Amino acid sequence: MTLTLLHAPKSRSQSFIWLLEEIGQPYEIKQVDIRRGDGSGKLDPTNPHPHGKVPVIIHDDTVVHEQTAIMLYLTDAFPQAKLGPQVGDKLRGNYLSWLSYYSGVVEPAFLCAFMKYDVPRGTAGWVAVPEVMQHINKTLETNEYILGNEFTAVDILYGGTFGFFGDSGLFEKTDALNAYVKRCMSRPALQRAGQKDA
Ligand SMILES: N[C@@H](CCC(=O)N[C@@H](CS)C(=O)NCC(=O)O)C(=O)O
Repeated sequence: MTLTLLHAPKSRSQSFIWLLEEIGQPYEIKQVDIRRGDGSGKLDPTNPHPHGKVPVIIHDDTVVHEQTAIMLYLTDAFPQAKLGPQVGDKLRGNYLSWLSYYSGVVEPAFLCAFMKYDVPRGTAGWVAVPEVMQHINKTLETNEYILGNEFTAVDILYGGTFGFFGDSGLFEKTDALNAYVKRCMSRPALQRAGQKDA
C-alpha cells in the first residue's frame, strides 16, 4: 500500500498531515509548489490536481483532491481509525452533512467575510459568517465535538479552522467555541503533524 500527501507548507494541506497522523497508517509527504496569493510560487507539473492546488492524496493508483472528498475517502479506506461514521452508522448522514457544509457553506462564508463581500440572501448557496457560527455554537452547546462526544475527522476541519484563524477577527469566540478549539488543538496527532511540517 502506498499513500502520499501532496503538500505545500502554510496551506490547507497542513490539516491533512494531522489527519494522516490520526489515521496512523504509513504515508509519505511530497512537497509541491503552488501559486500563492502574494504572486509567488507556480503551478507544479507533477501535481495532478486540475488547478494545481493542495491537498491531494494518492492512495495506490487512486488520486483524490478536494479537502472534504479526501477526508471521506481516507476515513472510509481506514475504518479502523474510527474517524468517520461508516455506511450503516446512524451518524453517517450527519457526517456527510458536516463535510459538505464545510466546503459548500463555511469556506465561501469566510471568504466573503474576508473579502468584505455581502452574501446575497436567497441566491448564494451559503449564508454569512454569523449564521454559520450560530449553527456551530448551538451544536457545541450540547456536543464536545461536532458529531457528538467523540473526535472525528470533521473536527480537523472545524477545530483546525477556528484554532488557526482564531485571531482573524472574522468570528466571535464564545466559551463553547474556545473549549472546543482547546480540545482539538491538544490532540497528540496535531503535535506530531507540526513536527513533520517543520
Ligand atoms: N477547493 C480546494 C481548495 C484547495 C486550495 O485552494 N488550496 C490552496 C492552498 S491553501 C492552493 O493550493 N492554492 C494554489 C492555487 O490556488 O493555485 C479544496 O477544498 O481542497
